Amino acid sequence: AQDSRVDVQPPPMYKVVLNNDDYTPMDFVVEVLQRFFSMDLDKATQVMLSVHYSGKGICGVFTAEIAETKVVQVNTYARKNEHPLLCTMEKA
Ligand code: NFA
Repeated sequence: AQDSRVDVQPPPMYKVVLNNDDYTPMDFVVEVLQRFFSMDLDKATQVMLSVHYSGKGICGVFTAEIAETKVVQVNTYARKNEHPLLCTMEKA
């Protein structure tokens, strides 16, 4: 709207979601949240517990490309460490 010659739209945003499971250790989930989403220990613990008790939790909201990269990084890291932790994305 600033420049009437070009109508610029904000990009679509995606929630990166962590899903609960019965096997991934709590400490590993906290480490993932710190490593890939730059959360401090306190915030990572809060989000992990919220996923544990409610089934799902939002790690962050990003553009499509960044969200897709986070999902791949988390799932690759979880599989490498032989945990079933699942990260997905949803349109915000
Ligand atoms: N529910 C898992 C446990 O009790 C912990 C967990 C939290 C797993 C968040 C996945 C996501 N060990």
